[in-house]
Amino acid sequence: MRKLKIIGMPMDLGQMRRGVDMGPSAIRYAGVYERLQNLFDEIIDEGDIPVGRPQVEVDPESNLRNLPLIAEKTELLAEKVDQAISTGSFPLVLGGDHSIAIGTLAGISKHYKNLGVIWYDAHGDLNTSETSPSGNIHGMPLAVSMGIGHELLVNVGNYAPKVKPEHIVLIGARALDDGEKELIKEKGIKVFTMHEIDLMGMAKVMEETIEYLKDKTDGVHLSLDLDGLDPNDAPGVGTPVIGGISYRESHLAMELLAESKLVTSAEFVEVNPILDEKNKTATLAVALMGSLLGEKLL
Ligand code: B3U
Ligand code: MN
Ligand code: MN
Repeated sequence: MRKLKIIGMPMDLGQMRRGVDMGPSAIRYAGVYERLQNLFDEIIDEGDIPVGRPQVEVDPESNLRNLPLIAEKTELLAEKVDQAISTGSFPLVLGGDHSIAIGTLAGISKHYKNLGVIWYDAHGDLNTSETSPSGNIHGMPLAVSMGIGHELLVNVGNYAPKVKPEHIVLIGARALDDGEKELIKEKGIKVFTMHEIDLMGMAKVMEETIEYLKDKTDGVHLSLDLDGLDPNDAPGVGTPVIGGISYRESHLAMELLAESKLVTSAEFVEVNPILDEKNKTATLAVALMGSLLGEKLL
């Protein structure tokens, strides 16, 4: 029996622009349940993890914004995601800013010896408090999941690391900070920047991604930041970067992942309906979920 659990994570503490906490609602209004209904035998919408409306604060020591709160709330998400996998369901997490990936990966990775991660994003999210230009934790979750960063974040789920550098593929990168570039080189992380997508085409990029991960991983998590797409297609994001992955390329990427049957969990993050145009970005996210989870054109 094919089961899906939808988990909303209305988190906006990982960055400065309010409104991304309404991402899960926007995605539900865009019809996620209806779109995926025929692709599963059972879909349970678990509702939202309570994040609340806490006061935004900066940790004076590390310069990290909302550090203890993000650690606390991502722990709750980790438990929910863990339960979803334990009950045989595919976890689909709706964000929320990308700091939530700290919790998602903490919940998933204990179920796999060698979890693969596809990070579909304009950014690397590989900063630490030392390299971050902003102090925003949504620019750090991939480093944190490799065990690099503040211990409160690294130890969410009570184990670390969650993923090995050789099991990560970045797709769509075009706004990497200097410290992130260094970390990519130091760890030998596989990256398909926009340059490679332009040069090779998305079909080849996905073929190589699948080939790279398929034999050495026992599960693959897709972490899809809507700002990986071009802002013309996905305007409702907090940090848009021009020259991104197109609507069609993204559908193709999702369809090829569906065909590969590699993906065992997914999250769609950074949908901010306040910055959006008539819920276009949430609607796009739902369409991409359809392609990822097996919707066919014919
Ligand atoms: N790399 C920058 C900007 C950024 C990261 N993730 C997003 N924006 N969405 C930072 O603040 O770490
Ligand atoms: Mn991101
Ligand atoms: Mn991003």
